Amino acid sequence: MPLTSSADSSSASPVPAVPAPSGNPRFPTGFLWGAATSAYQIEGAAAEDGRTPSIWDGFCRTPGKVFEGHTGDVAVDHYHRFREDVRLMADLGLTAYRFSVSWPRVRPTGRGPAVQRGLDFYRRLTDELLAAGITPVATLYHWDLPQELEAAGGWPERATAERFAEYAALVGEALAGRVEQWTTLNEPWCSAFLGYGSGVHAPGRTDPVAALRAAHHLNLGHGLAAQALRAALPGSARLSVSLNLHALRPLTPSKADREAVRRIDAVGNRVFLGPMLDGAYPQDLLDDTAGLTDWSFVRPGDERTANQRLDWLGVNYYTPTVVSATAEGTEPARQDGHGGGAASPWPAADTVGFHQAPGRATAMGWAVDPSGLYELLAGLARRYPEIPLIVTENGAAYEDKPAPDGTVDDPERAAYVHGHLAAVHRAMADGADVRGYFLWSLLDNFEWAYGYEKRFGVFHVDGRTLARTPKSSAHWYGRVARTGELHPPREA
Ligand code: IFM
Repeated sequence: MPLTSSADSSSASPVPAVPAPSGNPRFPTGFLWGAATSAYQIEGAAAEDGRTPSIWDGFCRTPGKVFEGHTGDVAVDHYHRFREDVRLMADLGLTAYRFSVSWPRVRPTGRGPAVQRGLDFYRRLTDELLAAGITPVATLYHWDLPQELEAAGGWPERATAERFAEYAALVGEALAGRVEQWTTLNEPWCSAFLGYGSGVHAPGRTDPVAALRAAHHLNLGHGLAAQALRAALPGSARLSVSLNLHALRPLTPSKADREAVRRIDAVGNRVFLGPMLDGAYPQDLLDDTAGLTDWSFVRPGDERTANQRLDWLGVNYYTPTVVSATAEGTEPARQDGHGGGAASPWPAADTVGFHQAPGRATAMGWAVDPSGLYELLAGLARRYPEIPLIVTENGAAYEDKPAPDGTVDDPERAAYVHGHLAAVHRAMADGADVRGYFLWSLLDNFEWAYGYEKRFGVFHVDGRTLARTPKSSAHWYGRVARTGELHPPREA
């Protein structure tokens, strides 16, 4: 059953969300108010302290792959400015920060011993966060596979999952006592299907079988890494994974369009939820893709390994996905909300059409529709009532321009976040156990194939000086974080 189909919800949240005396929705005490980033998108310092190239360093240098050949070489120089960035968060009143650890910085070739200088950066960062009263949430993998592991076959190969578990152990040991909240992978759908299917992300391969193999080895890597983290960390550590689940809508209520929803739900959502949370790939996914592969790369016990106990599940959401039974008149590879590529990211779904969802669009062309987030959270709460949820990414790109006086007014972003927080609150009132919200993103940063052309930050970053300026959305979000009350943006 697709996550977004409706059904009654009866399980009560242990932390009820209620209205404040003002009538604004109020979030429970202890709800995590955060912002999220990732290593390659913000750190820069690409060749410092022993870091070696990741697949993104190479991809950025491949002509035509990234907007105007932008790279993460300098990014927004967070590697050197992290103290200032932590201060920005503390001043806003954020209580949590989700960052990713750069694999090629701490274990440069993907194998062998850890590089202490690389790990020291994350020790300094987390010390700074803890001193500021901000809970660090570490993600182990946000798409920056060491180039040498790609040269050895990358995620389509089992060995990459094994190297990932070794890396997880090294990072876990180094940050034990500092970091309690962990995410193994960020958006493995993008790693597998944009990286190896449509090729719009690094490493840029366009092979549907490689994409399915990558998905499996990401599932396996998640499970092995979770085991390695449990072994390295105290029992109080909390483990999770962040999935960009697709909130699916049929173009029409027809049976054929609903069948398209089922097919995309299988290869977009349940390809990860199945092994990670249910301990098995869904049979319909195996049937749908039988013409491509017999899945013999899945060894006995792999699905059980992927199915590790999670303390919470991270949900990343931006926009819904509208599908139809026929691709006629649509461009399947282009209409999936993830940019143009010659190949489709969706294996065994060539007949499925992808359509622009109704409503205003952000600078990414993504329709603004918070109901998709509500449906995902409510659907997950029904299906996995025992697992708390955290929104680990949600936010919007807009064409923010500083005014002559230097201020940056971005009312659309605050409206976007307000609408989505209202959806989170409604899901909680209906029984979903949601423990936190991480806005994407703290800073304008390297938006992958779009380079620095798209701005997601609540802090504007000047491309030349790298100076940070809070946008009006930052002031508003800070007030929400400090009070726990969802003030309408115009009151900020
Ligand atoms: O910038 C990305 C992030 O790295 C992963 N999730 C989606 C964001 C916006 O595209």
